[in-house]
Amino acid sequence: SNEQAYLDLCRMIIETGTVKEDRTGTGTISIFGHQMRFDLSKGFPLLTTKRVPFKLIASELLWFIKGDTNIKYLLENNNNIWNEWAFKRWIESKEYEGPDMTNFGLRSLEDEAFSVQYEQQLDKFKKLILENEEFAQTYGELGDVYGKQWRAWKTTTGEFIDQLQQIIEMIKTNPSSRRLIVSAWNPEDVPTMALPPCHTLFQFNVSDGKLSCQLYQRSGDVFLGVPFNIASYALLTHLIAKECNLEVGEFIHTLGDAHIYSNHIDQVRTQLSREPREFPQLIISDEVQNVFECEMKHLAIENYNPHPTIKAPIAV
Ligand code: UFP
Repeated sequence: SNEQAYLDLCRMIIETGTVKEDRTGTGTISIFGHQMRFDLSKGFPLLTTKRVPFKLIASELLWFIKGDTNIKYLLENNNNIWNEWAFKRWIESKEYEGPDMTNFGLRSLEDEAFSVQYEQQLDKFKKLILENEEFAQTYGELGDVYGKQWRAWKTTTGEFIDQLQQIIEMIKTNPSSRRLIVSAWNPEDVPTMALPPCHTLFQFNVSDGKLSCQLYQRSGDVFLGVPFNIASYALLTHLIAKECNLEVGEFIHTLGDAHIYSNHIDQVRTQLSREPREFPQLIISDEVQNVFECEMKHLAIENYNPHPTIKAPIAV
């Protein structure tokens, strides 16, 4: 299968990468500039050399597609992947009265007692988001994240551009266009953003009745982030192809800084020792007439038989 493209990237970073300090203080080995290709007609690229949680990827993508920027929707779908970003705002606010949570990401890895306190505060935070609408509106909101940039890009004149809707219209009416681009990178906003977009820009291309997508990702955590990112954009490509009555072509993943964190190296070696299996299939219910109406119940993955999960700490 073309899982090999991912495994080759891991091997190349370990063998040829340079040691690099990074923003999170964890340390990485990294290479700059790499491209992987996944033929979507040959199975859905959900890695099999470790279990990758499709439901988390799908609910995050549906959240982006809706233009939602509040973690409440994610929590309702048992999806915790954006919690830390919202939690950070809360602990830095005047309203927060618990123990000091400064630098919680690294501290909870190094200090057992702190880690317990952190989990308590995070649980309290999640509960407040789910049960208190006013709290959710204030502290669940992430602001300028993908949902905002894809669906409601703010112009200098105060209007909003729905990039995703426009691109889908263009794929239907002018499929040979070479301008089928959605950009998340806004130089005006970047200095004030908690996490400047990792998926900077993506482009669609229609040829031979097949829809392909290329993503430019400026920064990729190759062990934890990239397997999610591959599946997410593959799912987006499938959803748009279905709406536009096209077959799926390729997902082309172009990476800028492709890195493995120093505390993920053993996990990557374990993964590289495993034999890849057949990719699973994605099933999208025929009830889905347009991408904006898609819900979790419309999506399923079949014949997914991965090797077991490999745990690793996330750098925040
Ligand atoms: N990262 C990913 N994929 C994502 C995402 C984040 O790999 O979808 F949101 C990783 C890349 C990097 C970190 O390790 O998160 C972002 O840090 P920086 O902004 O310093 O590149």
